Order: sequence, then C-alpha cells, then structure tokens
Amino acid sequence: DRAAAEDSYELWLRYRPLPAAARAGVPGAVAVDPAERDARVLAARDELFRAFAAMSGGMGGGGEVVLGTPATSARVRALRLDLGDLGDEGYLVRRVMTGGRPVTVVAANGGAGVLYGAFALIRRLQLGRPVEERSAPKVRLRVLNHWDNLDRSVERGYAGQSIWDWWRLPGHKDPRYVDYARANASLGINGTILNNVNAKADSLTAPYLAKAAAVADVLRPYGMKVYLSARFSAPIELGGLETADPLDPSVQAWWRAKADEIYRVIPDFGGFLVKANSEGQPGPRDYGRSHADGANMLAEALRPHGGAVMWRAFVYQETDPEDRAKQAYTEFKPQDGRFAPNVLVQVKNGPIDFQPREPFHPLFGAMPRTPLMLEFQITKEYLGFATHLVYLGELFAETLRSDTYARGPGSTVSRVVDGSLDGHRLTGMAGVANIGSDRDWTGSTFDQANWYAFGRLAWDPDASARTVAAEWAGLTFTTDPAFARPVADLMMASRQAMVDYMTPLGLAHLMGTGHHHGPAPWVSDLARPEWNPAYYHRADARGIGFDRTSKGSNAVGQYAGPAARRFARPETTGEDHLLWFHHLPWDHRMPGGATLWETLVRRYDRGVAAVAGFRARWAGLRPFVDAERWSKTADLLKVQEEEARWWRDASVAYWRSLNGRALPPGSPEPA
Ligand code: GCW
Repeated sequence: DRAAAEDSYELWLRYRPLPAAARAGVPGAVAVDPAERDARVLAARDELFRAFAAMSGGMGGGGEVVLGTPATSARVRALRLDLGDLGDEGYLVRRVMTGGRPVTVVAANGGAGVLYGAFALIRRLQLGRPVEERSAPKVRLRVLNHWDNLDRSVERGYAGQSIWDWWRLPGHKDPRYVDYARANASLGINGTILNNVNAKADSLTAPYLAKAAAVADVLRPYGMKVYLSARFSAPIELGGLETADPLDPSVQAWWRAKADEIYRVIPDFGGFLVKANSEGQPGPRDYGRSHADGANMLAEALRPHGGAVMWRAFVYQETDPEDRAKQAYTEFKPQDGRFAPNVLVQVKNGPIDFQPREPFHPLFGAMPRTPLMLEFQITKEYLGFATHLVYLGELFAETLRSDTYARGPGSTVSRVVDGSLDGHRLTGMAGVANIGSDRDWTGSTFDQANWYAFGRLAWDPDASARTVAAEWAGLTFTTDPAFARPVADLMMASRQAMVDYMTPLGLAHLMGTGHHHGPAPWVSDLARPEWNPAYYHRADARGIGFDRTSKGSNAVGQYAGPAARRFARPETTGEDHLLWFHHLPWDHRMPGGATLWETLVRRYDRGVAAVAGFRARWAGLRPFVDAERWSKTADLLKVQEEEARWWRDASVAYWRSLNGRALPPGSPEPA
C-alpha cells in the first residue's frame, strides 16, 4: 500500500505525528526575515513547515521558530548570540525569550548552517529530545562518490539503476533529486561526485556539462556542490591532442579552458575526482610524470575558480612484485609536500580494497604535509551486496579511532582526516554511494543506515557508531526503546558477524572473482596474481596467512613505531588482524589455548549463529514495523543466513582439502 511504500522512500525523514503529549511542543510558526534571499535558508524554512505540519498533526503550539544569520535577519542579530566558533556551516539551536514569549532560534553564520540547524531541530523533535544543540562539522568536504556510468549502470551498485537520468536531463529534473538533496543535507553531506571514477571523457563535453549543471541547480539550495570524475586522457579524446602529458603546455591550456567552460555553466562547481594509473586508467605515469605533476596541473586549472582536486591513492600494478598492500604508500609517501594547496589525496580506509576488515591504511599519518581525504565504501561490494544486513557505522568508526601513532599516542585516523593532527584546513571524507533508483534508494532498509552513518561520521568523525545506529533506528522506525535498543545491538553486532562468516581472523579478499559475492578461496589461476584469493590467504598443508612482517613483505614497516611493533608479533597483533600480518601453522596456539584451526572454524560457526540470532530477534520486532519493511528485511535475513552457511561450509571444506584436518569437536558438519 501507499503508506508502506512511502515508509521505505522517506528514509530517516519520516515525518509522522508525534505521541500526543509531544505534539503541543511542536512549533506552530516559522519566521525568516522578509528580505531573506538565501535559497538554503528558504529551503530550511520549507523543511520546517513540512515537518512541523506532519509531526504536530495540526496541533503545534510550541511557539515560533526564528531562523537566519545575524547578517540577514534583524531578529537573529538582535539576540547577540555567540556564533564565533561555528564557522560557515555550524549552527546553534537555542530556546530564548523574546518579547515575553518563548522562541526557538536556529542561527548560523551562513545559509548552510541554518539549513543543518533546521534538520537538527527536526531530528531532535522526532527523537523526543530537548531541542537545544550547538554543532559544527569537523571535516570540510563531506561528499558522496557515485560510481554511476552515463548509461545509468552503477559499478558496484545493488539498488537499481543510477538515479541520474542523463537521457532526460537537462530538460527534465526528476523530483527525486530534491529528496536526494534533502536526505544528504539532513546529514550535512555537502557535495557529490556524479559520475564513476572509472570515467568516460564524455562527462566533460558540453551536453553533459549542461546536464550536470541542471543537477547542480537542484542541489544548490541544499548546500550541495557538484563535482565530476575527470578522465586524465580527456585532452586526447575530446581535444584531439596527441598527449595528455601534464607538463605539456597545450595539455595545461586544454584543462584551463575546460575548467573555465565548466565554471561558466556551474559557477560553484566543486572540482575533480581522479583515478589515475590505477586498474588500467590513464594518468601522468603514462608520460613518466608523477601523481603530483598530474594533480597539480588540474589544480592549477581549477584554482582561479576555487575548485579542488581529489586525487585517489588507490594504485597497484600487476607488474609490481611488491605486496599489493604496500604499493600505494611506496608510490605516494615520497610525494608528500609536492601537491598544490587545493589538492587532497584520497585514501581508502584500508591498504587493499574495502574488505570486511582491514587495518587502517599506512598512508594515514605518513603524509603530514598533504591533506588526506578518507574514502569509505558505503555500497557493500565485498560485504554481501544489499542483501546482507551489515551496519557499516562500526566499520567506519573502527578505522577512524585507529591510532596511527604518527605524532605519538592519540594520533588517530580521525585526527588525520579532520586536519587537527597536522594543521590542515582543507579536509574531506568520501563515501562511495549505495544509492540507486530502487524505491527504498539503497536496496534494503538497513542499507539506508550506512548512508546515514557515513554522513553523521563525516560531520563528526569521533561520533559513536552505536549512538548513530540508535538514532537512525529511532528516526526510521520508532523511538520506542523496546525496539530501538535491540535493533542498535543487532546493528552493532552485524559487522563482526559478517567478518566471522566471510573472512575471520584477518583473512581478506576471498570472494568470487569479478562480482565479489560469495566464497572462492580456491581460485588461484587468474592472470593478475593479486586478484587471486590464493595471493591473500597463502594457505597450504602447514599453515595460513600472509606474512607481512620483516621476514615477509614487511608491510608492517610502513606503520609508525608503536603500531609497527604491535603488528610485528602474533601475540600483540590481536586476532582481528592476525592472518593479515602473519602466516601461522594450523596448530599455532591462540591466547585461549585452542589451536588456530579450531579457532578459525569456531569463528565461522559463530558468524552463522549470529545471523540466526538476528533472524530470531527481527521476528520478535514485528509489532513495531510496517509489514512491507518488516518482511523484506526478514526475507533478506533468511538469504543472509543461507549465504553465511555457504561461506562457512565452502571455506572450511576448502581449508580441510589443504590441511586434511577433522572439524573440531562440536562444530556442525556441513548440510
Ligand atoms: O573495489 C575496486 C572495485 C572496482 C573499483 C575500484 C576503485 C571503481 O572492484 O570496481 O572501480 O575498486 O576503487 O577504483
């Protein structure tokens, strides 16, 4: 039915009548200065109207909301609020008395802050919390990366086609773009890269720029800037030049002219995201130039307009015999200090590729003179697609709180990313979007939580994943603690469950070739060695794991002292990253006394049992959820349990084919 479909479409912006006692507290009036022209403030006003009308059921008596900036609103100015530490995008929500009446004020230094404050006020009312809040983002560029192709297919997308309807743009702007912008603005996401990093030069042609400009027009009132992935060889493909060498003056001139053209149609264009010399993409190395040469050439073209370059560090070469986990560091670290001021180097959370669990990328902390942007994958390429319930807030938070020790204890990844460790003002966090044309946007209700968690952690990288989970569950379903608490527990446990049934104890990259769904640890005959699961697990009759100590690839040597020392010995590495850093005999004794083999099998069993537990728990939560969202989630959990067994049974059978061992006592035989 219609209401149920709306429930899944509306994400966490489900504005529903509050419990009777709370309705009277919903403001009944919203005031902006009559001369207000900032589209973001007007969007904030409209959002408040919409939310208040729905939440109060027409009964709102909680006074007036006044919103604006001291610069444009006389009423806000008169309050003489201290907004000093809030920057361009922070906000203050405060209850004050004016003229003897209580007023809720949403104030900020700029329109974006007013908009974010309005969403914060709505969120607090929905959650039944006191409305006052003061907050500013710790990270400046909080962006989604769409791996969306111009034919509307989405690389690693599991939620339908691209939402960007390139064919009908710019003539028709799908109203859905507005809802996309509202959802992002509610989290503080302030930019989006529209097209795949595996970019086609076409996206930089005039017709496509007109389409991107139309999208930018829709997103602008919500504080979002549009960026594009740029194909490095575009001067050849579009410009007819013979080279894309970044030191060639004709190439530089081509990019300058292209940037000027873009800014004529998108005056607030954010800049370029670039995947260069990675997985077959063209780049400066094709001409014997460095990554810095390539990035700086684009940065120079964007600089007069205020744009930025996000240059990815996701590089590895099949011809390079070095451990894949080491290659990005080897290539980028020596270039620290060579990048132009408007370049950020964008680094994935771990050194391989969005695995269920990886240690933090060794570049964090290792390039103090370069702003490092953190790239997470919100779409679950290696994590069960949109079928498995895996809450990524915990994965994100685990990376962010990891200590790089770059400047002594407390040098967490979050402090590298928010710029506080090395004093950078230009900072960023990117999430590879999981959004598509599916009615529920992300392919499943719980995948909406991963978009939500990315946005909240990009705003505050030190936020608690559990708090974010509980908040999301409250907004998306119900704030009833009998629901929100068990759901937050389930979400928090879901990431470790997936690690356990897919790649326990620090194993990685054992998924099926190409599509990356399901187990294939036995594959060892792919042409590129580092695409083979066998490259990663290195298992044989005697043992398993990748020796990355000084006796092996010495990837541990890329980490700062205390982190390197911790990863150098199995005893101090801990079980999460054990087989990532160590090759160990099957009989290796684990801290509890069990052997590695027994522990490994028990982890698979534990993962399967956890998913069975999630199903049982979800069954008990049926009274709290509408039928459509409840049953889709229940269906997917059933598939997840089947696939968890598949992972366990196939993986354990394969390891046994190598080591010839029996199952440890108590471990169930495969069905
Ligand atoms: O995770 C891998 C994916 C590729 C992706 C690449 C990248 C966009 O398998 O599909 O390409 O990483 O991040 O560039």
